Amino acid sequence: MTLQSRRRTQHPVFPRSPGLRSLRGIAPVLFAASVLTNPLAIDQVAARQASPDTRASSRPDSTAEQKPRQYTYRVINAYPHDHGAFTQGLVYENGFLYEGTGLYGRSSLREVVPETGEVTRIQPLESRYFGEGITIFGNRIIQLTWVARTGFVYNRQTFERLRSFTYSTEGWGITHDGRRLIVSDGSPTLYFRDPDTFEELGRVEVRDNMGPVTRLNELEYVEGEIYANVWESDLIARIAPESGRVVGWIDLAGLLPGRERMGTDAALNGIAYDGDGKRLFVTGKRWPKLFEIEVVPGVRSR
Ligand SMILES: [Ca+2]
Repeated sequence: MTLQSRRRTQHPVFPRSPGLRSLRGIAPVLFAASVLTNPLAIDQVAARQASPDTRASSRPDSTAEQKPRQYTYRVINAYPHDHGAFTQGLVYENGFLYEGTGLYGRSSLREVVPETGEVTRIQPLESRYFGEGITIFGNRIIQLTWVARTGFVYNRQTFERLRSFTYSTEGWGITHDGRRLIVSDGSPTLYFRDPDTFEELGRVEVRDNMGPVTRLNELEYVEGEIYANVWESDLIARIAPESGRVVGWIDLAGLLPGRERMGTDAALNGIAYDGDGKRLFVTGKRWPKLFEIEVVPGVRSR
């Protein structure tokens, strides 16, 4: 969670407050200032200042600048969730949710009954590790840690820790596409890694029509797309894996009202997909609820 990434507090696609909306008027000034300090930003400025129609007609082959589709949500079910769980990773498998939690001294790997929130198995991490994303690959659960550059592999049934491995970035989110692990580190880059050796197989930069999308956090591979929570927002990016292009934004604003959020860090962070039942679950850090939602096209009225 670098200082640079912390500076971006709200994606411009979905400004949430009147105050943020009012900033739109000074955006050209900010972009101009960024050009003075970053010559590489010139292309981005040109893209942001051009109208969508102009971009479409002048650069018909450019998919990177097409505006992502906008989605909102419908709540199917709401279930209890341990509000002590600082959720950093969420996976659905065979009737259970598997959850990785964070914070030093409170990090864990959990098996949870979705409908009740009951924790049926828990494996604490040593207090020097800040747990991050998890994924299930075959019979193994893989868990990242934040800055220790160390990950762990567990037996899915027993939670026995089988081995550890190292990597060169921060660890944020992790999922897989059946062949490769897909890992985030809070930057706009997603890393593809070998599920056995954890060697990097490739990487892709995630961009929407406004440029690189930073703070990519918890991940879930859903029907050929990568879903990514954007840290400290209510947004999930729908990402085309091979190009990194954001093809859609899911706005989950209002899903858990502010009065039910326990602390300023109680961010949306947890996406799990039941591929057989076509169910999508989301929750957040210290959220008292877990939601099954349906993603629907459109913009939520405010
Ligand atoms: Ca996930």
